[in-house]
Amino acid sequence: MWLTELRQKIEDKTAKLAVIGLGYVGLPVACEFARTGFSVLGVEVQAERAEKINAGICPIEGKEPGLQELVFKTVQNGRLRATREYQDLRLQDVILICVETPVDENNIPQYRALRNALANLGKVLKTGALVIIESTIAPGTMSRVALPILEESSNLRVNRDFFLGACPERVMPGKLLANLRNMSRVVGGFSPETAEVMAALYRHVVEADLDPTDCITAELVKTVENAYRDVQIAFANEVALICESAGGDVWKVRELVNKSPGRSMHMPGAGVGGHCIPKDPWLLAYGVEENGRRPQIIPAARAVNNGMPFHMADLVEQALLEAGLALQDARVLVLGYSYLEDSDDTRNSPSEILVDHLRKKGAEVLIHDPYVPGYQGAVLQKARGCDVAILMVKHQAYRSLDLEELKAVMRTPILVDGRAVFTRQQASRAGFVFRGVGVGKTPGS
Ligand code: SAJ
Repeated sequence: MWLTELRQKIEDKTAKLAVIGLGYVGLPVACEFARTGFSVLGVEVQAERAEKINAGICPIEGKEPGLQELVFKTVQNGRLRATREYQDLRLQDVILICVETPVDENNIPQYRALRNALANLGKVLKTGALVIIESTIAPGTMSRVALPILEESSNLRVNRDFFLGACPERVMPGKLLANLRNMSRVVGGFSPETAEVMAALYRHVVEADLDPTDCITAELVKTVENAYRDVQIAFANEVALICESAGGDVWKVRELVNKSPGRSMHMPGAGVGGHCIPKDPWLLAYGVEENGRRPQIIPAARAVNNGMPFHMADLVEQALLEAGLALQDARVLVLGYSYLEDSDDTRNSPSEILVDHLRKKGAEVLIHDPYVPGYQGAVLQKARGCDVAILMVKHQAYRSLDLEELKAVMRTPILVDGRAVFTRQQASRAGFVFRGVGVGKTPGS
């Protein structure tokens, strides 16, 4: 009965929505439902962020096309409001939970934010309400963590008094609104009827497929899709290391391998950063380890990818040695501090690891990044007097670098390329000592 009533309110957009956590996942989804006509209440623990949103200001850094306008419009027309009080949730019919689910230094999921959200929500949960977790969680979390906390704190029973599901986010910084509208979503419910009602809800904002299923499938799909990418990147990185030893060029090898049907080798590089790929494989591994199965490839892939910034440091030392210099006497310039090209997002950036490691080994390290405040400015100005230029991110600004001009301002012309911005031939022609990830030194080169 409750679910039928709720479905009707979802169809005619009279259902009262709430989103717990107005970050890069929660804010766009809150705005999108508000844009389509729902009344949306956002719960945000950070006072400053809540105040900014209620003033119609988007608190998310970086370029997010359309988001600032949407925050302003939906707050102004009264459809979106932020609060810090869980009490305000007691009348809400649908509550989305979009809080952070990081892993700690031992790669164990940290669910403090999730547990707090669930426990506080449970205390005020309205009978007949639907709770949907969008955060990325280890397989098994819905049944082992979310369900018991909600039932205990609300004294309600799932599928009788309230409904519960998981709809993992598929956001990507820089494309938050576009991805939300255009990417398919898995809607996992604690009952098939719940999954169908979830699909009816997301159909208001998602233009791509909505795939109803159960919770464990939803948890597995999200963590597997990102573990897949991490393993694929690790394979590319391992082939790059092999090519360096064998005297091959991984980019040529990759081009020809990918001509073979059913092959799609990813890109080797200076490391794997961001908010998803370094974390989600551990959520997957943790979820299945609890059932006694210890994955082998997933941790090994993480180790390969985590090793790439250190490999970059090895390439720097090799190139300095060739030029008769030691790291302790060198001034090096790290080009690119964000984790992704043409982004200002520095979360889990491989450059952070490299900078810390080079400084510990005694090098003087300068940083440039056209998008990251504090590291912006003219590249050639920053490169003046440096011995090594290290390409860590393939920002557009670096692709158009004139190597002759760069050489002219450097003290020693050494170029170490972690993202195949330049070829060995281009660097050598400009007079650089060159090292590139995956670009072996052919005899005599
Ligand atoms: N990277 C490589 N080689 C590759 C691809 C990426 O070294 O072949 C590195 C990047 O430089 C970066 C890191 O991996 O440091 C992550 O890059 P990413 O392109 O995967 O970007 P993310 O972290 O924003 O990943 C998100 C994920 N989307 C969601 O979780 C919804 C991921 O699943 C997507 O595949 C990716 O966006 C995308 O390309 O859309």
